[in-house]
Amino acid sequence: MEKILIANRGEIALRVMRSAREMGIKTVAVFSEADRNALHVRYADEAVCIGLAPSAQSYLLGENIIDACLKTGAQGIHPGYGFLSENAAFARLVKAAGLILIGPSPEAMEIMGNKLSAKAAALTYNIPMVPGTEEAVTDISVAQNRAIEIGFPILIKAAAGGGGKGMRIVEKASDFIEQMDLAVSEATSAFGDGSVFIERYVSSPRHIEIQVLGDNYGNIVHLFERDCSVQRRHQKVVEEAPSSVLSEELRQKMGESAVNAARSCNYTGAGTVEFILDENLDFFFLEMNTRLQVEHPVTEMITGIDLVKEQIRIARGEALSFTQSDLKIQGHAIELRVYAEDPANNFLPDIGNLQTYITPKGPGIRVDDGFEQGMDIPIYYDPMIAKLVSYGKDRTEAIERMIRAIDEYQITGIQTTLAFGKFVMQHEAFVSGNFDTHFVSKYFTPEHLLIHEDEDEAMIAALIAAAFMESKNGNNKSIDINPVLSQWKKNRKE
Ligand code: MV4
Repeated sequence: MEKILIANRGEIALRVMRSAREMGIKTVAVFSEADRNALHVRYADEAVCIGLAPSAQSYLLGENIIDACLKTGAQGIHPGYGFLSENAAFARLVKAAGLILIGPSPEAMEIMGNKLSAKAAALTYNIPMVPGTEEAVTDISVAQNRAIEIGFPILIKAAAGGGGKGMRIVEKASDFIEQMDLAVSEATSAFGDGSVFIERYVSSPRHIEIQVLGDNYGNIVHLFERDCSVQRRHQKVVEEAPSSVLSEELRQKMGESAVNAARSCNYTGAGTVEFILDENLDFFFLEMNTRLQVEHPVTEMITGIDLVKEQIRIARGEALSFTQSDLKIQGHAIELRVYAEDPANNFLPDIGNLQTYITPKGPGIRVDDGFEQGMDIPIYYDPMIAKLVSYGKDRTEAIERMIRAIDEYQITGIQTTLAFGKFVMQHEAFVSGNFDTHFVSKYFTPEHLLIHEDEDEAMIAALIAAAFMESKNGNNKSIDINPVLSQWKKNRKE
């Protein structure tokens, strides 16, 4: 492959192009009318307009993307995440056009694209599963008996769902039939497939996912875990690697299960196996994501492996150049997703112009973004502006660097989730590692952000007062702000 087309936009398109460029591979960008001036278009060696601003009329048009490949002579397509990245029909079209999709086979996408077939595949390797039904529920009263057997609360899931879509918690047996009817009609209208199944509801889980890589010769390795427990309504906010709760033994067990899940569908390329971990540190397979994930950088930071380069090498037919025992965790990495959303206003998307946009720099900081100062955030796509990634020798240093980087980041013109990220980094539950998927709903209210604004004002007032007192005392040398600063820091922690 000497030239590849990146069938995506924004930060991930740029991210992929950077690795391609390092490998001496030419890049082709595709763009919608709304992205004519976007950075990924400027960065690429060539760019092709594939349609109108709405995704359904551009980034989701597989045929236009294949046409752009044929026109520019690109031999491979990197789909990034979202859009067509997990679309088995698109993967087949790409193959039929004589092109290479940088990703798994259509068959693997299909198996893992349905939660029930994913579980059936994974079961062949004895991977731990949450107790539930192994097949789609056809007889509601049979399912109700199974639910009573499992014990309430139970969770109804849509087989075609994913990322939390189409899930319903049922608290007690008397609600079961009503909730089941709702779940089936919801799944039918949302996914065109009314198949649902039930599982015991694990009420306070950690969300742990394992990165895997598989080549075309049956070699599959895992690149350890990412802890994605801090999320808001199934939108991840903070991800980190490694998890602060896994022992070396558990890490190895989960890694082995993830490799087996990948093996169960002859997985090739980069993929992610999702698990939940309960209070007893028992883990259960949930699903497999057959794409490069948003949060892949934290894995890159702790392993030193460039996942995009590995994806390209695998797609070129190369064997993995390392084995499991070559892989080691070094240090700790945290990713904060910076969204154009207003955390003080129920995280409402806040699109507009990036009047000021200055990114943090320095030791242990990586910013994956797709914007520059002065640009507009388009309304048509995901409101994520950037991924702010910190790396340190340990978790404490990664947190300290993240806080420093949040403070350095300057964005005006739109509201962002930066201050919310700082709230997370400074929260006792996050710092101690004692949190679950309910972190945000349990601890966050918008008042937490307002208090900090007040504290900033209070600090400035205190500094002015200190300077005034010093000058009144006839001291016109430099002022020692440390007593004021440490008192302020202490207040802030309380
Ligand atoms: C679960 C669960 C608890 N018990 N399944 C969420 C995303 C999708 N991949 C599956 N998810 C979950 N499945 C059982 N049997 C908890 C989650 C879950 C979650 C649920 C509610 C609120 C936030 C959540 C965050 C992560 C995972």
